[in-house]
Amino acid sequence: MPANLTPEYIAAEKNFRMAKTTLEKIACLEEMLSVMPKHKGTDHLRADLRTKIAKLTQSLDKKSATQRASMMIEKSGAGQVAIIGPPNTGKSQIVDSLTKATPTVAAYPFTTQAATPGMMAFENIQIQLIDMPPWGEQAPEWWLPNIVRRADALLLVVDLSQDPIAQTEALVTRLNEKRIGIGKRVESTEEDAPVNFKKALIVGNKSDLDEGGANYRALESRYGGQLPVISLSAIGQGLDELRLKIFQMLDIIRVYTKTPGGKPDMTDPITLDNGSTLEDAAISVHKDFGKKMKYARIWGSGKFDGVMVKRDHVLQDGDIIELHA
Ligand SMILES: Nc1nc2c(ncn2[C@@H]2O[C@H](COP(=O)(O)OP(=O)(O)OP(=O)(O)O)[C@@H](O)[C@H]2O)c(=O)[nH]1
Ligand SMILES: [Mg+2]
Repeated sequence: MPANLTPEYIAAEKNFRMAKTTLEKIACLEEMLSVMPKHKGTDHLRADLRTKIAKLTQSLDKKSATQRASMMIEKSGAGQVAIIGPPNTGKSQIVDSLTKATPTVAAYPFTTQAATPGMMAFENIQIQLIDMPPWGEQAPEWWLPNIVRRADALLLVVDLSQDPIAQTEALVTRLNEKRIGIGKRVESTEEDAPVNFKKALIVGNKSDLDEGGANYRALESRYGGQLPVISLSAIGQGLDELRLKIFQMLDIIRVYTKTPGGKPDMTDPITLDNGSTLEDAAISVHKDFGKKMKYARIWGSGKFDGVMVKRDHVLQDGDIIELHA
């Protein structure tokens, strides 16, 4: 057993020992994996946990297997964004308005019971949104924090016709209880401090019911220094701004490839984390290419079009590259 396991890991392991159902056991094992420090000394243990998860997953009956499927939504597109918030704030309406998915939208709370993905188009890329069951005062579906941990970013959706600050505070507290922090990573020696930090955007929804915008202004002044905040009416006002803000939150760049003498396909970019290098782009084209590539030519952020750059060159959104092995 590696010596330097964290208190978070030890807590998750304790939950695992107390878990009753197979699904709960799987969730605890996944939590152990997600909070385990990543280094050589834990490789063996990680593999061990993965084997256990696979074995337990195979042993599930049909109903539990369906629930298990709901807790693992395969990533698709340029980023995965989980939409969370208290009941009835309009999470499903956002997915309905931004994607082709058609989740049930209803005037009563606790409408959504499963996680439902949909793809949102932004310019020439697709971003995956996941409509989630509510997470407010009550304990969430037990698998919900797992999806949140795995997502690339979060939308925190609150209702501007109610007290949006109280809703946001409650939600952030719930997240922190699961060791999920939002915004910039904060280092802490507290035993139960967050270990997973997520990019997040606060969405004040139902702006049409926020008379004079007073609730939105209060929300913005309370959280605006920490996180991006936007005002939305998911039934028709501010949707384009929301698309843009989701793209910006993901902090990704789009890079296009071309062959010598050819033209780039501007409709089909590679997406990479902001700050990625030419080598990262080559690896994403093909794993072996990272090593094989000798140099590349670049159009866009280079001073001269077609200039030669090395593998550690940092790429910008919109760059066109021609890779040479
Ligand atoms: N006026 C107004 N109503 C909205 C807006 N967005 C959603 N609603 C309404 O709010 C109610 C709840 O919407 P849902 O999308 O089902 O909310 P939810 O957050 O998914 O609810 P749960 O799944 O129960 O957590 C529905 O009656 C919607 O029509 C909005 O921007 N303005
Ligand atoms: Mg819903």
